Amino acid sequence: MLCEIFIYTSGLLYSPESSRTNNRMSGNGEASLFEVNIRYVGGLLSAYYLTGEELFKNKAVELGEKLLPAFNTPTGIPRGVINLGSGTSWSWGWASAGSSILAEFGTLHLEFVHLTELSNDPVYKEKVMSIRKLLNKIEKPHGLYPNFLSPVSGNWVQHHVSIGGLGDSFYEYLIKSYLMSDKTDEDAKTTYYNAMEAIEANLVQKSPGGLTYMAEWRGGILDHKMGHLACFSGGMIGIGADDGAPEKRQHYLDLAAEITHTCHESYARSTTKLGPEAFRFDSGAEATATRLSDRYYILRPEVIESYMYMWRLTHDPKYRDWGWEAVEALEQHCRVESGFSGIRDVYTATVSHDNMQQSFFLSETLKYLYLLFSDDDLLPFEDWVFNTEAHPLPVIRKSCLQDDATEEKTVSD
Ligand code: DMJ
Repeated sequence: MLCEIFIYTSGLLYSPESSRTNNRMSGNGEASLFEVNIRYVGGLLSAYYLTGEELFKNKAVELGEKLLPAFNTPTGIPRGVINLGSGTSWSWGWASAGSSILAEFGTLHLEFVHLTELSNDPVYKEKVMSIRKLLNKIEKPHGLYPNFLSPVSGNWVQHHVSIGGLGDSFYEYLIKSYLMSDKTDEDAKTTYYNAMEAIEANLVQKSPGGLTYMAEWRGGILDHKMGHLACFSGGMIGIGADDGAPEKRQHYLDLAAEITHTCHESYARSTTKLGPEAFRFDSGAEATATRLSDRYYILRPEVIESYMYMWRLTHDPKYRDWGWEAVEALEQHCRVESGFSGIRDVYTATVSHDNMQQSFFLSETLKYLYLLFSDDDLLPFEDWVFNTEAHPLPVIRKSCLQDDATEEKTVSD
């Protein structure tokens, strides 16, 4: 796919050197490395691959270059926040002891590999490979990846493990790195399946009512809570089912279906038929929020994302039915005069809007709904992977992969 796209575009050779000395982006904005990468770098890369417009490629690489100073730490693990003008970076104030967040430094791989492919500059891929190398090397408690890591010492800072917020897209990018590499990135594949085994052994639970869920793990103690964010994992486990041990294929498909079912239950059990930010499985609760502070819905995509993946993988019509229920609930409760708004309490029929349309509503929630009701040959999974903000990136064919990223591909490729 990637080589074909090079044929489509003009073949202009991008020079990393000229880009580095010719900085056209300026400004002193302070930004999240993770958010800039998944939203803007990912968006620009997609825009380039979908249109062939050189402008998008050049801007993606220019912006990627602005992010590089965040990696200047003793371990190469980037810090979470960067001043795009000065290149100064620091850790989030709320992150324990100056640590970096697993879901942030672990969600750069797809975009950075494409930046190297497009710029012929190995630096981007080197940065993400050194993150992977460190993660491979350090000891993991019970094979699990805690959410906080010191970019100075390279040690875990505390043992909180979650497939939801703070951890989520790290796991997603492992299996997607493998798929995006045309199934050549064996290291990503092994790491993904090992992580999945540890998650299954320690986090996956069944409620008294028979719902499968992913608990959170705090130094060996389970918190029987599942965040809305963790509901992306149904789709992830589904797309990873084919490439693990053959005897586990059906097991992973079943697990993906069970998790997606549980996430649907979190919607079905609310008054608005939209799901809360987090739901629990303790004190008699089954897939419902028990705390006032968890009852909001901010137009998040993860549940619908899993419906879309499970529909493509199984063609079971229930996933389209569930997606349509969500469309109707969004129309009824979230549509406002100028767009769509989050709501403060999914269990109250007379909704209170939060007056905010998050950008992921357009880039993810509506896109996944569109894909759920489209034919499978629209952005087919064999040719595309979606970054964690749902920006499609092409699979890099084996024949096109550049290890040292020194040559521009030509028509004859
Ligand atoms: C998105 O920004 C991304 O999917 C991210 O990985 C976590 N979830 C939000 C939307 O809920």
